[in-house]
Amino acid sequence: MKPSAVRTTTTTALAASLVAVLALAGCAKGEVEASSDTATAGGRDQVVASPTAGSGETCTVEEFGGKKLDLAGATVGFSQSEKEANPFRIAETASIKAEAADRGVELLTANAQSQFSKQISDVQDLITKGADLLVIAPLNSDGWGPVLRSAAAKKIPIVTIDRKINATACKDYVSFIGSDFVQQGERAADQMIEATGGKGKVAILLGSAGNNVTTERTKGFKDRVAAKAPGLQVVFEQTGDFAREKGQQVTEQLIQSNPDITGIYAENDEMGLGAVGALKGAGKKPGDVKIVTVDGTRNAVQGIVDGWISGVIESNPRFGPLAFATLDAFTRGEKVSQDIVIEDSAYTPENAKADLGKAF
Ligand code: GZL
Repeated sequence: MKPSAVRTTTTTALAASLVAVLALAGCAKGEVEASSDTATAGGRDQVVASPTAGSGETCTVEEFGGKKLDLAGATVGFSQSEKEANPFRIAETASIKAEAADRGVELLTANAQSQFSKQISDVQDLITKGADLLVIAPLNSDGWGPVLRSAAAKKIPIVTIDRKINATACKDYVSFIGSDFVQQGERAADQMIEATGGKGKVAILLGSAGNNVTTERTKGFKDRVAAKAPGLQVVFEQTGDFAREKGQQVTEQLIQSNPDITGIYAENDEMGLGAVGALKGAGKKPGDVKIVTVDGTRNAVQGIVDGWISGVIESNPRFGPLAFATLDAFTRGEKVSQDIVIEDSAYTPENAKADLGKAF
């Protein structure tokens, strides 16, 4: 999903998004302040929507073919994709559960343990158990057709968070809420160029295959490096499956085959921390190889403080307030954006120590 510099968003959709943001900032629902910078009002603890980066397309319960309902009395099903070993997933699930509890919403949850076939059956089970609405953190972008048809048959609104699914907004699902992953790759490239002076050989620890996050973080990074630092060459790309252990194994191979590697771009913190383990095992010192990662986990930001990691681009997983604010606005009959792109921060050697408490 290419970010747009500015996209028009209809007033009511913008209001819905701003209501979502204000809900995060603790403002009363409906009291949408005039200020144009409201969109940045949300605290760092929560996802802050960026209404201007939305697609501009909106969806209403009538267009979707669903029915208005009071979210507080509804049952929401939440399908999590990966096992809760990665702090990103732990924080994401905790955020959904906390918001459901705050709103008095009955929440059914399922975790696919990183197996796509299980996620499909999990969602089917949530539908069978009577979920009125679904929040899905998809493992893969493709393969959702059959279960989306089951949900559509019962007119169950779906909000996807985190990764995108290849399906039709306002028909198969209502809204996507997530980061701009191309931009994350571009910002990681900027940090890598800064750390290496734009010269040398860089390796990419790719995320898992089959989802837009890996594709877009890779595209953003490579295009930016090619455009801004021709002296920096991508000489190695291999997946570490977003996992620390595999990230360490791949990096051990990398430093055998490329002992003069200058930098490593890890497409998530867990792989980046695996790379740190491999470098330590090889007798390297902090800063010998410049590492840039994406997520914003506590251990990775501590890695910046300790000198092992040069930069972390945040990918904020705390979708709970915004996901439920979007469902709430939708079920009350308001327009919601089909694409709600959140804003992510970044950690550098200059702010890591002071901002460590904001990591997850
Ligand atoms: C990003 C999310 C990615 C995280 C990884 O939104 O899909 O999946 O960056 C996780 O940590 O595995």
